Amino acid sequence: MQGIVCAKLNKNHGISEKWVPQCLSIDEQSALVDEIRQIATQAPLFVPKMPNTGKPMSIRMTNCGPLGWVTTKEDGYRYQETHPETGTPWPKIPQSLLNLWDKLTDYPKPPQACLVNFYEASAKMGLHQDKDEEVFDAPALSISLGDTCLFRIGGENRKDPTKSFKLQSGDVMLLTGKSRMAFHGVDKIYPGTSTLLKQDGRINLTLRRVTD
Ligand SMILES: O=C(O)CCC(=O)C(=O)O
Repeated sequence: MQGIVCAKLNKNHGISEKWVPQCLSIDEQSALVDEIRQIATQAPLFVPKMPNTGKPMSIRMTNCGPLGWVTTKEDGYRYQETHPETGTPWPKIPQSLLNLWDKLTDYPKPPQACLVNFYEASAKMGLHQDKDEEVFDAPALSISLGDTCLFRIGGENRKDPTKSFKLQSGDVMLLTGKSRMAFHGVDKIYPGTSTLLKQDGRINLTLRRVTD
């Protein structure tokens, strides 16, 4: 699993995001799911809550890396070094993901955060910008595992036109350049479209640089 051998085959949709379909082989995806299971044993999945209202999001999440993205009713969106419920530091980012970052990005420093999102069949994620980081010159690299989803991306303004496409297990998406600040979200999961996970659903991993 040290050597994800993803070719740099990019499909661009005009907003400068880079989509690398089937970047990870089935074996690489399975090995990664095993590593994510271990991470979730150490840092259990939790239900993120919207700032102020405390409304639960439909996904569950955890993190690995020196920093993890969390959100709570009281303190809102932020990065922190520890799990919000157990108070322990996040597990390390798997070496295979650090290698993938090196392979697909030209960024000279490693990612500091790997957000692990688990979508059940009915879960979705509204259009949003990733803007809780201190630096935006590094790409955000995300990996899809499990069921196919309908991914939507627009521009830097919420009302910009959007495009939708289906991300499958093993696909990688890079939000880089202008698309780093593009609004994006997940409108739908297509249950039963992958046998990678033991149950219906989708895992998304997002690697980000947070500080300079
Ligand atoms: O699940 C995805 O593909 C996107 C996840 C995402 O946008 C996020 O976690 O900020």
